[in-house]
Amino acid sequence: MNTIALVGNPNSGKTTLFNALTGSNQRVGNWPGVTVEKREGKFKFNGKIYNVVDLPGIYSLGAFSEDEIVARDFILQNNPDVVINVVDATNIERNLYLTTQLLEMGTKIVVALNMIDEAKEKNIKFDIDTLSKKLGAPVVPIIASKRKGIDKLVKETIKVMEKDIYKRPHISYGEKIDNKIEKIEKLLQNENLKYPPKWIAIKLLEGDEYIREYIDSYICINKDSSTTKELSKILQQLKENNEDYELEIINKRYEFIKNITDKTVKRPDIPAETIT
Ligand code: GDP
Ligand code: K
Ligand code: MG
Repeated sequence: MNTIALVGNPNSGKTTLFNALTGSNQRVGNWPGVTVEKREGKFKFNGKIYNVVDLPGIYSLGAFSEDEIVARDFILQNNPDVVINVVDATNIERNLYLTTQLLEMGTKIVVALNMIDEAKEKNIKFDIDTLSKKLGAPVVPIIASKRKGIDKLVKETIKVMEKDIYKRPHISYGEKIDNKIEKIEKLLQNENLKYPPKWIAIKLLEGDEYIREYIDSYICINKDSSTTKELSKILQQLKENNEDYELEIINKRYEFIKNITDKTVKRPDIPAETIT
């Protein structure tokens, strides 16, 4: 059975969408080993049954909280067929931060641009086609609480599941960081790892402790290979030079978002008298 995961910021409307999709066909439990709530359900479309998982609400896919680790491990290890990224249209810039990290994971995504009713009230306008092209994913405006746009969302999700015609955009972190990512990625390419090589490379440069520990133990177990020796050398250097690219990477993600929203999101002009 195909699995669809719902990912989004807290209060973006994930559970509302989950309920709209699954109705009473759902159960609530816990993720193994943690107290994070797990919601799973099913829906039928064109005679086929799909599994839906409502992941915890998160702002990022780092290792900051159990919620983030549950979400990212589910996406990277359980490999859902598609991730529906629920985005609050009234707060799109902030919400797209998570989207950039989903793009980094290389996973198939569909963006559910939710709360379109509230965005309309605030006179926020979107160029959906361009937004979709620039994100390399279908963007479907919805109002989850009124069940509007859900059919279209399901159709686009299944389309992407069956054949992903979108080209995911390349996010550049600047030449220096890009080169380092590429070097680590190449080293990891033929290793038997539980996360994608490029994603691991980004996380190592961000100083993600959880991934650092994972890689350190991988090196320890496979210490006789030339690859892990080389990797170990690179990691040692990062540590010794106190290299930390976390802020630079975060800034580049926001730059990537701004480049997109500048061209695709229009807010009403602020009346001159309110600017002091
Ligand atoms: P979650 O934290 O992402 O699971 O968000 P919820 O599904 O709990 O929704 C947060 C709040 O937003 C709830 O009060 C919902 O009723 C409301 N909500 C969800 N979708 C919409 C929408 O499209 N429009 C509006 N106006 N409210 C919504
Ligand atoms: K609301
Ligand atoms: Mg929820």
